[in-house]
Amino acid sequence: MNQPLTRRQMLRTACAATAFVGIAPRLTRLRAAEPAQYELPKLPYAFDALEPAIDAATMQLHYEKHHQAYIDNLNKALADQPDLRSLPIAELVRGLVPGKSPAALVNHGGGHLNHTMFWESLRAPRADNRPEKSLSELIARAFKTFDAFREQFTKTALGRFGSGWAWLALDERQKLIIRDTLNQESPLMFAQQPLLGLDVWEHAYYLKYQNRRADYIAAWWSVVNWETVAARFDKATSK
Ligand code: MN3
Repeated sequence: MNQPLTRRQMLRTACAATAFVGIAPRLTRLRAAEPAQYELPKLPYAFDALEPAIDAATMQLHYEKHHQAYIDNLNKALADQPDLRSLPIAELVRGLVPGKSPAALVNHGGGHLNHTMFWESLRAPRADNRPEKSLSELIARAFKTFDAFREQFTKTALGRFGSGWAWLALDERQKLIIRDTLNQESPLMFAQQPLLGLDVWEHAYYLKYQNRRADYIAAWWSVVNWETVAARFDKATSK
């Protein structure tokens, strides 16, 4: 229980607060005193912004319920580890090894990061949606043509049995690769850098597409935010 502050303590607190007024470290100090928690990031567009490719009802459920649940469960799994809760989510996930690290961290830490990246890599639909020239050329060089890349990625996403993700990623030698991951595993857990991920869990498409994963994937290509992907590529390769 909180004891009432003595006059001396009140003065000391007031003086300390005054001393920090107007200087940048003040906010940092105040925040550092609170226990860190992972939080749902703000969605960069409205729920209906991706229509008709991804419907508003799916977006709202996916973001408010599914993503939030990963975050809540992650915070719960880290209840006694405030030092880990203050890590950027990508750093936490990078340190996990599926099969060796606690399953709750792989599932919910991966779930939080994968969904955060997913929202960021979507935008309103565009016809003939392709990356800008430089990324387009890099992808074409790696997979013969951009259309061949799209075909191979689609095949990987369709072939992911059960729940998981399809990815465009950079391997350890910074070569562009396509791969899938199981459940909420991230390429980061395999020392690879994710650039673009497609959620192929049924919760991502079932309301609108039912069992037609192929139709969902075909529509998803129209809402890929290639600028986000290019920025991730630049960041990963400029280190
Ligand atoms: Mn999902």
